Amino acid sequence: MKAAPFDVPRPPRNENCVIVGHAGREKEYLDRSMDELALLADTAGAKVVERVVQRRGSIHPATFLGKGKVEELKQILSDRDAEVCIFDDDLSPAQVRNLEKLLERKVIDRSELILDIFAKRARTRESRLQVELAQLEYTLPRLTGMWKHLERQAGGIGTRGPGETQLETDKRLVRERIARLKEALKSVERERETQRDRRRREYRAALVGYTNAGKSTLFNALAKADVFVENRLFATLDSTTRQMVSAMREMVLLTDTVGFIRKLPHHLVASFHSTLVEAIEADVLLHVTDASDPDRARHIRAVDDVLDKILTEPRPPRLMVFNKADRLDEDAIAALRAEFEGCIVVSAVSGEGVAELRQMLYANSALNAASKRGVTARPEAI
Ligand SMILES: Nc1nc2c(ncn2[C@@H]2O[C@H](COP(=O)(O)OP(=O)(O)OP(=O)(O)O)[C@@H](O)[C@H]2O)c(=O)[nH]1
Ligand SMILES: [Mg+2]
Repeated sequence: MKAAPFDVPRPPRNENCVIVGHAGREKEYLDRSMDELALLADTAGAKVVERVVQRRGSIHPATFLGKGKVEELKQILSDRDAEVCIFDDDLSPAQVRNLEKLLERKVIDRSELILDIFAKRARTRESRLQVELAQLEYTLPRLTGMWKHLERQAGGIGTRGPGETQLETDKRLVRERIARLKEALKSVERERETQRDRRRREYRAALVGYTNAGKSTLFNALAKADVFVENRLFATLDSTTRQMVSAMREMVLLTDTVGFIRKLPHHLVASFHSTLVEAIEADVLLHVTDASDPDRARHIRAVDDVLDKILTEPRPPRLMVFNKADRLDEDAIAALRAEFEGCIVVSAVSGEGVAELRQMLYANSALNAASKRGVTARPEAI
């Protein structure tokens, strides 16, 4: 496929950045949200040199921060020699424009940062198409702010239709590219349909959960596989499936999936929709949570929110799996079991609880096979 006519704006690599937050909406979580943003910035390759937060006041419609804070931020950017500032909340296209003008620096929001990480991590043709689609959908309403950038790129003979302004041409090119990407994605989906039918007959378990919860580590431990694991966000983008077979010949198809995060850009959820739906179209969802994270309750909610958006009825049963138990003491584990009745507590690293989880999956697979045999034995089902 030909390259896009535009470079989607990217956060600069290895450049100093200042991260910016506003306590406007979620005061009590601001610091941890900023920690997460710092990790995202680091994953994207930027160097966080300072944090700026506005703890009081409401969100300014034109500039997000109040006037005083904008001035303070400008001073910090210049003192710390920072090229870019990254906002923890999503900004409107107008806010980005206004801030860039006032600060004379590049302004990026959380969604754009996440999109950039996805773009960097995408390996397969399908995930590349999906990320590019999400980036262009995100970029389209912001094209006015990219005027200079586009002027440079799209001035060739014949690119402009009669009476079109430069901006209209740019928008048209982006829309055309979006349409082509959607078509390409449809054909990839069709290619996979046969494989999907075959898999429908097996017992399928899917690992879902917040990014960095340890899904891939647990996947490797359960399926004795060798999937990429990293202490960074969004190590996994493409789902991977492995067959697990027990000594008794029970079989489980285990799938590892992309991690979720708070405020996941909705364009990303939309363009990853079909892969996600396929990955989690399982007989059981293993919702993996980092039990040692102080924010685990919010992580669980964020994952549930995304699942709510993409799951259709009937939903597969969901099993809560708390990972990184090696970081908890006995009391904390007991409290966890009391809070989440029927949950599984494991450590993918130490191996604690992994054999039990595997056995449980095999037992469910055997039950599933028996009930499927029961169904197909009925005369009307033949
Ligand atoms: N202490 C401890 N660390 C763990 C455990 N499981 C995973 N980790 C670590 O957590 C980090 C993230 O692990 P991954 O398996 O990549 O997490 P993931 O959920 O697949 O992350 P994404 O693919 O980014 O969504 C790695 O540094 C792992 O070594 C565990 O049981 N205990
Ligand atoms: Mg992973």
